[in-house]
Formats: sequence, structure tokens, C-alpha cells
Amino acid sequence: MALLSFERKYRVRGGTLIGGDLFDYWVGPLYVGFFGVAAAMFAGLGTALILYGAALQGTFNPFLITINPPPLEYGLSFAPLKEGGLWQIITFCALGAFGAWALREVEICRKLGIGYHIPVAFSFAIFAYFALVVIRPVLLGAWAHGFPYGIFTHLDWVSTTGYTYGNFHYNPAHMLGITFFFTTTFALGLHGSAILSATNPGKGKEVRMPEHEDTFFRDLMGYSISPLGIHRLGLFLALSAVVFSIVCILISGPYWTQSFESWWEPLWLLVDPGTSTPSPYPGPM
Ligand code: 07D
Ligand code: 07D
Repeated sequence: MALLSFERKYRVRGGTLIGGDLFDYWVGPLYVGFFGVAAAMFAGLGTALILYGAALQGTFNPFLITINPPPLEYGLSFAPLKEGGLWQIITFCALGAFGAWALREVEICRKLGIGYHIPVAFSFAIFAYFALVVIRPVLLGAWAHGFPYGIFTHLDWVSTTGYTYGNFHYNPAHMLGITFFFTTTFALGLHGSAILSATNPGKGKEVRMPEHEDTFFRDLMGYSISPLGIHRLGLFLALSAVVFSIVCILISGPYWTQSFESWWEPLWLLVDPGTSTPSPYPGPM
């Protein structure tokens, strides 16, 4: 069925989570819904507050705007608006907007009668953000540990936080997170190119079927994961990347306070009982 006639057929009321028919309609191609309105309100308020913070800061240059969390002395209490209170409300708005967006995805899935895989996957990203700006600061006892909302300043936070624990690359969960991120792009690269090679073979050539893709991989390495399997694997890889990232940042501080090189001390001792410094690399000569 052509997409446009399919859309006409499926776009009927029902399947909403709350509010019955309230906002249960489309504007152009976009589904509105209760959670669409909620997401727009949270995002609108959050953006307005970022602009207010920018005005207080005295710059509207998008690279330089920064909304900083409260200083350490405020601990986990509410801070005055100009001393991190803005960051606290913006964090609340961001979580509200992301949560409402996920629930809007759920409603669309219900209308279509498809699984909840997309909102579940998005929830992992939301959880990563929640871990960074709520769980870890709460475990460490101060909102100051959240990251600032600025294009460059959030990079400063990543760098400073990383170096607080020595060489952050030695964080074992960071290693797993990175490995899963790399593997995800590897899998997507293989999958995207395999699909294009069969379904977009060039002008005048016949479009090939999934058996061709399967046979390519069986010829190449004796096994094809199958058209369904590659999507399961892709989702697994991507979600694992986020899960290990969350673990990596939550252990940094609340659980592990030293440098991450020393995590591996038993291993260094095994190699050379006289040392607790790991790397034989002397740096650039
Ligand atoms: C491509 C989907 C589209 C999304 C986009 C992002 C905004 C922010 C804000 C003007 C893949 C839209 C951006 C709405 C505008 C203001 C105040 C997703 C795609 C295009 N980061 N980060 C970026 C966010 C964190 C890190 C870019 C958000 C952590 C590093 C963009 C969050 C850590 C680098 C951005 C977040 C961290 C970046 C491109 C939230 C660890 C880069 C993002 C809500 C995860 C890269 C200048 C991208 C860069 C970059 C946004 C959190 C590290 C501005 C919204 C604290 C090392 N981050 N980030 O393509 O160029 O994502 O930075 O958690 O090198 Mg970041
Ligand atoms: C948090 C984003 C959530 C986004 C949401 C949606 C909008 C709407 C609108 C487009 C989690 C937002 C949507 C705003 C947009 C429109 C219209 C995703 C989030 C909800 N690191 N490191 C990671 C690498 C180093 C450090 C993760 C690599 C150094 C710290 C990942 C390298 C040091 C932290 C990763 C490297 C260091 C991390 C990030 C290489 C610094 C974290 C991915 C090759 C000196 C962060 C949970 C992620 C983390 C994190 C990769 C280097 C420090 C595994 C490849 C050695 C402090 N690093 N890193 O988690 O784990 O995404 O966060 O050098 O906190 Mg690292």
C-alpha cells in the first residue's frame, strides 16, 4: 500500500495513554497527542530559560552560551535562579521533554500496532542523561557534579571529569562502552552497504532479494545472521554501548575515587611485582 493511502487508513483516533481524545489529531504529517503538547511546553520553557540565562551571561553566541549547575556549597538543595537554579529548572524541563517525547512514541506505536522497541531504545539515552545530571550528582551529594549546558563547556566538563580519574581510558566500563560504540558503527556500515548493494545495484540492473545478502555473507565467512537478526544485533550493540557508558560514569566518583590505572593494579603486579605504574610507553620522544 502506498504510504500516503496507508497513512489515511491508520490515522484514526484511539490508543492514547491518557486524556482520551484530547489532542488526538495530526497537524500536517505530525501526530500531536497529549504528550506532543507536553513535550513542546517543556522544550519551550527550557529553551526560554536558556535564552534568559544567555541574556544574564551577556552572549547569544550559541558556542559560548553556558548554563552552569550550582556551586558545590549548595549541595543537593535548591539554588537561587542566577546561581544554578536555572540549571536545575532546565534539567527538570529537559527530563520532562524527553520523557513526554518517549511517551508520544509509545502512543504512535500503539496506534500502529507495532512493538515498543523505539521508545524503549530512546529510554536508554534518557537514562544516560538522567544518570549524568541526577543519579551521579545525588550519589556524590551535590548538583555541582552535573554537566553544564553549553556546547564547549560540556566538553570542558567531560575532559575535567575524565582527568579527575587519571587516564579515563583505563576505566573498564568506558572500554566496553567504546568497544560497543565502535562495533555498532561497524555493524551499521556492513548492514547499510549490504542493503544498498542488493537493492540499489545501479541503473538498469535488477534489484536483488535478501537471499543475495545472506549468500554474500555465507560465502564470505560461512554465516549470515539473517535480515531480522542483523537488526536484533544492531539494537543490542547500540543499547549495550549506552549501558556500559552509564556504568562507566556512575562508578567514577561514587565507587572509584582513584585513578583508573590503579584499577588494574593486580594485573600490573602480576606482570612486574615491583610496580604499580602500568604503561611502558614513555610518551613522545
Ligand atoms: C546526530 C542526533 C541529533 C542531535 C543533535 C544534538 C542540542 C544542543 C544547546 C545551544 C549524536 C542537538 C544539540 C539541542 C544545543 C545549546 C545550549 C546525535 C545525533 C545534533 N551532548 N558531546 C555534541 C549533547 C554529553 C560530547 C554535539 C546533548 C555528555 C563530546 C552536540 C547532550 C557527554 C562531543 C551535543 C549531551 C558528551 C559532544 C553533537 C545531552 C558524554 C563532541 C552531538 C542532553 C555523552 C560533539 C561541540 C551528536 C561536539 C558533541 C549535544 C551530553 C560528550 C552539541 C543534547 C555530557 C565529547 N554534543 N555530551 O551528534 O561537536 O550526537 O561538541 O545529554 O565532540 Mg555532547
Ligand atoms: C548522555 C545523550 C542523551 C541524549 C538525549 C537526547 C535533544 C533534542 C533536538 C535535534 C550517552 C537529547 C535530545 C537535546 C535535540 C533536535 C531537534 C548519551 C547521552 C536524552 N571517550 N568519557 C563517554 C569515548 C575520553 C569521559 C561515552 C571515546 C577521555 C567522561 C562514550 C574516546 C576522557 C564521560 C565515550 C573517549 C573521557 C565519557 C559517551 C576516545 C576525557 C562520560 C557516550 C576515542 C579526557 C560519558 C554516560 C554516551 C559517559 C563518556 C567514548 C575519550 C571522559 C563511551 C570513543 C579519555 C567523563 N565516552 N573520555 O554515554 O559515559 O552517550 O556518559 O578518545 O560521562 Mg569518554
